[in-house]
Amino acid sequence: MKTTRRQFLELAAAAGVSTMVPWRAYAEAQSPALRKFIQMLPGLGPAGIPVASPTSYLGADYYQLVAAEYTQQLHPQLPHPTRLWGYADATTGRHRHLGPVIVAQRGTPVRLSVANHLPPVHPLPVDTSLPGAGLPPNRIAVHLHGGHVPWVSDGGPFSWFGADGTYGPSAVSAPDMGAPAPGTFNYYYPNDQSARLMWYHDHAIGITRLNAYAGLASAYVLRDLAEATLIASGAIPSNEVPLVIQDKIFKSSADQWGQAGDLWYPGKYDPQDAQPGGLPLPFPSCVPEFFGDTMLVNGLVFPTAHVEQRKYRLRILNACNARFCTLRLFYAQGTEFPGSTEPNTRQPGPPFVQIGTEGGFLPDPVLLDGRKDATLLLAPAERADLIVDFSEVPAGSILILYNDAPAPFPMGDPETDYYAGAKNNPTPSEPGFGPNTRTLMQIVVGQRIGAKDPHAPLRLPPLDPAPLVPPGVTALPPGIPVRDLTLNEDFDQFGRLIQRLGTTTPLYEGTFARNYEDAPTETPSAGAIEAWRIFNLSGDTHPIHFHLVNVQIVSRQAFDVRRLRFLGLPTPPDANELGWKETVRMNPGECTTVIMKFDLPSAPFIVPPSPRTGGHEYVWHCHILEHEEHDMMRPLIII
Ligand SMILES: [Cu+2]
Repeated sequence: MKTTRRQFLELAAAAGVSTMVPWRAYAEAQSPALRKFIQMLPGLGPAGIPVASPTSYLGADYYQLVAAEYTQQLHPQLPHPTRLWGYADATTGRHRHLGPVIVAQRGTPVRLSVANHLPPVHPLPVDTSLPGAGLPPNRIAVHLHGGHVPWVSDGGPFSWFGADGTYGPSAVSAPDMGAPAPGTFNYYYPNDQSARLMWYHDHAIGITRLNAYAGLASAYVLRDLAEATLIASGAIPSNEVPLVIQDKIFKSSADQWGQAGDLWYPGKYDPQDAQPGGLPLPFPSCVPEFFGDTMLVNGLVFPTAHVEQRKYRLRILNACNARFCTLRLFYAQGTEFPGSTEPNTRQPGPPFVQIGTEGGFLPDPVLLDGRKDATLLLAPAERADLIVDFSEVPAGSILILYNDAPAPFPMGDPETDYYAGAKNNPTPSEPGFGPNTRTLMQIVVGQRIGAKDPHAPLRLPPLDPAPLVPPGVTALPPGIPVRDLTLNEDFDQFGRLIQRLGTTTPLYEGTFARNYEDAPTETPSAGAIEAWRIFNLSGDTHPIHFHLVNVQIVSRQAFDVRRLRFLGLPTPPDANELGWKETVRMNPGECTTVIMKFDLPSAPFIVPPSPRTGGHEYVWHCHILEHEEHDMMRPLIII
């Protein structure tokens, strides 16, 4: 596997656009062996992940949140409750991992006041060699991921605010909510989009990967009439279960950042992965990617869910820092505990019918039965809205939600792949116990209680808004302006791997890459339609996330990285990518073409220009958080 990746990169290196050393896993820490599936999957509500409750203010649903440190037992066998950073509804002050969820209605704006009560010491190793060195380590910025919001409320990297009353250079609190008290910030979300699952998470400069990993992330569900009609007719099940997937590592013993049971995050850059001749490696240092050894669903380690023999709607978010997931259901090897804790990969469970992505409903449902070309692949930040029919599953059956995506994607390293009997991992786990990155959760199917599901044909509403190109057509309409952009990988001054976005005009010798803080180059006019052809010159698939806009994927096309020339014909996106997207997988050696319209949202106040950049300041970036932060992000300035 590694050889293939190296070969690709040698090819890229020969082209003079990228060089790198083979990637190696950071297997310094191992979570304790935690027994799988002995705690219940948290649902939404008082017994699980809290749902925030609004008051009314200035014509909006008004939420007051605090960001603070707290502890929570994430698995009964962890020696201590885990120290987390997270949001809580200020009216209750109740912190639960991944709470509180916000449920919004289309057409009813949301206003958010967030108070930063985080302590000045970060629970994870902070690399001060990244942009943001010297800033308060408890700086935060709340980004509504997927939201069509005015730039002042986008919570971008430079819009951070500290607990001590300091603010980033682009921090402009919602102008009609009064001056924020020191350590607080106000956001305005119009909710002018169709129904979809979004999420809000931290985005502060230089520390996003650590803040999100420490727990500053939650779901934001937007509802609308079209969705309500589908549910009322029975076309979409009313049994709705959100599944937020994360991979983490728990400390087995204390270190300078915490005690056993706390979250572990690497602080050391492996010198074997550094290009010789660089400056001495800093400590703590960022790492190329973080891969955990233990899976969490809805904030708890290896949970169990109980379902009845009927249809369910599963709404999945990959909230991992860097890990991709290919998700399938398998029957467990037996129904007798503990033999039921490992999957029988020759006995597939019920298929998924995918009905939506980040941008709402797909044009048509897509059957994903787990076979080749019909698997659910989710990169970090991608979402899938699924219907799973358990009605034909024998009562008493146990199913395992299974992932075997290579990490990093697509070439993989066996040392990041944890499962019982793993042959190429030096630390294989025991059946029934973690570390394990393949078995996410267990689903126990019980008899249906009560009436049968209503029977209604599954017809999805037309794309909302209307598509810019007919879904599946790989040709751009004539006259659309095209930008050519690049995804690059080389080394920083310490010899560390660095991923960066760029244009096709070199700014630095030997690379097309540009730093986040270099002058903006993507500066579309408000209302403009553009196509972006994004050439991936690196060895990884990057989930590229666009703030402000949803995009349609027009095509993917292989190109010769030596000569930067297309090979073969463009291919349309996968069937489950035919709707609106805001996080798009861009594969190595491929040019991914997306099309979007840079409409600015309306606001009940005059939106001032960014004091830092002079326009409507957004970003586009890779959502592998370690890439985003070093330094795979560029300004997106609407003028
Ligand atoms: Cu990336």
